[in-house]
Amino acid sequence: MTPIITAFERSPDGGKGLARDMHVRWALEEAGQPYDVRLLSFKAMKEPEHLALHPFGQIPTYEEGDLALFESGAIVFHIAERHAGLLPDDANARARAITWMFAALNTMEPPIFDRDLAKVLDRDEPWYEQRLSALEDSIRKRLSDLSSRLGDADWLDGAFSAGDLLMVTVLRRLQGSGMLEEYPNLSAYVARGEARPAFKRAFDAQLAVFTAASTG
Ligand code: GTB
Repeated sequence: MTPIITAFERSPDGGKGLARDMHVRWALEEAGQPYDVRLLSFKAMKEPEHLALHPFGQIPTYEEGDLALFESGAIVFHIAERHAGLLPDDANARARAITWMFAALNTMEPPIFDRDLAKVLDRDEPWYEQRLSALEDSIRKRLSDLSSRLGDADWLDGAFSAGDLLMVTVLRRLQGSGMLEEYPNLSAYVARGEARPAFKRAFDAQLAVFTAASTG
């Protein structure tokens, strides 16, 4: 059964692939699984039909037969568990890859997310520069630790995994900030992720939605 995911009808990121349907699209492409997409307006996301799928009225969701999931990390994990290519077979290596999935979402992403939020919501506050600087210090500490761990390896723990997929999607949010470039091995790591054919297919698919919405 072909899964159906939801995505923004018109993503506020301008087609940069930063909205979280990108995580799911990329995972499905890595797994070689076809999928359909249902596009939603901000209004439709808050209507009962969508709230039945997603309690917080957000994207992405994932429907496959009578299974309905929300939370991009859980969806990527579901795809990775059911298809080859995103989690190693060895039990310990698999547990470590899953650890990196959590590290991406629970350790790396929070200060990156908070910085994005502050840039939108707090820009006019008198304490904005101080807050931004504190958040950027937190981000640099995380990047520095991650950079040391990655060293000159291609991926975080052996072969490419769902842990790398989520880490690369999280780090991409820093593109344009200048911070990623301070850690050349992390910049190269993100570029390696973006060079994967599955990433490119996922990126092009979300960009096509944005382009159609802009020209239609
Ligand atoms: N924890 C959830 C998950 O991982 O699935 C978070 C889901 C989430 O934040 N969804 C966002 C959403 O639906 C879209 S992805 N927002 C609408 C709402 O809450 O009403 C987050 C996102 C949005 C926009 C950009 N951007 O423009 O750069 C980047 C990321």
